Amino acid sequence: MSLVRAVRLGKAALALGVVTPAVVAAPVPVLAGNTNFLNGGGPPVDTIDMLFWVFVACASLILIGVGGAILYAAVRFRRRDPDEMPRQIHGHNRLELAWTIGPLVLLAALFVLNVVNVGYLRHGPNPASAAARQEIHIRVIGRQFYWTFDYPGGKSSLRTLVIPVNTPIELSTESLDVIHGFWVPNLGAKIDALPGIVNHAFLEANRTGTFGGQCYEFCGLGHDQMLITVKVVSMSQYQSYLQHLPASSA
Ligand SMILES: [Cu+2]
Repeated sequence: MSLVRAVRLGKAALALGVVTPAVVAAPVPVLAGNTNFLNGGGPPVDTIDMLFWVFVACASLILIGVGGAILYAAVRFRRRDPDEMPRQIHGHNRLELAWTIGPLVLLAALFVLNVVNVGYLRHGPNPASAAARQEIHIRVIGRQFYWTFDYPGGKSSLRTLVIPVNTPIELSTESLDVIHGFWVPNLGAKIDALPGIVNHAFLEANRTGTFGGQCYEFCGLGHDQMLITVKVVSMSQYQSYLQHLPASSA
């Protein structure tokens, strides 16, 4: 190691020693609620979980099938004698058709399952259904480094989103500066908040409680503080919460 490099490393270590206690002492924002998407808090995340498990099951079957076939072939057809010449096989039509058509059918089925459910995750319940008629529209605005939520009636909240239970929430997301990402893993919504473009997502909770989320797009030095708290309450609690909120300023 050259002397110059050793001095530089020493300086860096010294700097870390000075900076680290200050960083550790700074208040660290903490997620307010559960963020495990496998512990579903509503119909959208149940749909995501269903897709997740179907894909995991298919991938596991393929892993076991292909891995098992490789292991079987390696053991069953291993070289037993240095002079041995294995049986030479030139093609097998039925086998080749099976391993071409089988994956095609499986991929087509997974594709259709995905497309059908992504439509629901993006747009919520069928517009003709009773559930869609009680839908509430909430505008989500991201900016460095916090979220605001505009409710119907011109009311607005900061960092914490309050929604009624068992009610579809149509979200429109936008940003006032750089790209942010709105995500509450336990309730299913994950959507970009882009400057100049309005995006849409759908969120619904089937139990009351507090759910955590965060900005998932690195947006600057305060990115880690762009946390989201979603409080799911009864419809009457939601309405009384709205009454006490200040008017929107965005
Ligand atoms: Cu961010």
